Amino acid sequence: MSVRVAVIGAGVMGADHARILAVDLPVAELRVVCDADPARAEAVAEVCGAGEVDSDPEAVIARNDVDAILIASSDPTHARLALACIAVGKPVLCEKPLAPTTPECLEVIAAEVQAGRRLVQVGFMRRFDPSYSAMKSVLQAGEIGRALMMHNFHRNLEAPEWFTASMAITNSAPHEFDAARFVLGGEIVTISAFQPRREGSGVPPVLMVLETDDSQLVSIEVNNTAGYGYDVRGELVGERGSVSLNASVPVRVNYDLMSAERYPADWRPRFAEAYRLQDMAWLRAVESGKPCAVGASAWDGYCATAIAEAGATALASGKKMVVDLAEKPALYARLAE
Ligand code: ISE
Repeated sequence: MSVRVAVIGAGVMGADHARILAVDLPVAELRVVCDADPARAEAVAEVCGAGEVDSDPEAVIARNDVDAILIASSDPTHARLALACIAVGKPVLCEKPLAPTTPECLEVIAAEVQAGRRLVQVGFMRRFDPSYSAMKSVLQAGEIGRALMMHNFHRNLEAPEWFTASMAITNSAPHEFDAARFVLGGEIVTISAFQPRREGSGVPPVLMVLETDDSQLVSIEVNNTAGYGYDVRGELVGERGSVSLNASVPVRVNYDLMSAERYPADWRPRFAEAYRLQDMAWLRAVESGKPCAVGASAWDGYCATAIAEAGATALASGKKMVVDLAEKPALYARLAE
């Protein structure tokens, strides 16, 4: 059986998901590529061999010949489109964030609760990255004892002029928030945020310290203007040892009395396998009719947005902020992985 998918949004991530579905995952049939800009939709559809293009996302969601929807349109459209999918009972993989604000996330959660089933998976692909999965397995196997601290570094080559420090927290850091919740298995209860003075142009890095409900500390550096490449690092420190992410690169280059590894310019090469495994797990979940246990739920999407909101306030006010979460509906009880 194949899963007939429509991809909504033909920008950087929409194009990447369309390619993964069409080229890497034979179980998927890429039926429609939808974008407000028809030329962009055409270009992606042509490269990926999609059946049709459209520019009306709601009409695409309602189509009888589409089984599942992948949302990769602009962030402010995510909640509205996820709600449209829930209304017609269609499974959806929604790129992060689930929504830029917590009230919108809670609306999606309320709709799923009302429908009585989980239809939304949020695209926090690091949950499928082999190095994060291995880090979590080491912790669960008890090899390093109880986790005390998790250190995270998230560096981008460069950021556009309009990128702000608040966006470092609301756009980039949610990956780290979700990775910490996924690996540690607990909830974040407070967040503080700091910035050094940067003399050059571009947004200065943001350093965050988070506390979990099990009194563990999480440090996160988001440096969107690191200037040398896309670089994600992480180390989990336990009571008896530590485990670091060690994502391998295919080659070392030796020249000029030096030996070097290259960094990618953005996140797609670093997390290519994570995206592939995520999309594959989602298709399997669609086929089986059961939500994917590893993937992020709408609740996880809400938590990441809630932490980001508290983090942006912490940075602006210079105060440690409490992450005040709504009550978790029973629908989101942890599934066996
Ligand atoms: C971007 O929005 C992403 O989603 C990437 O995965 C992340 O690594 C990057 O820093 C963000 O700005």
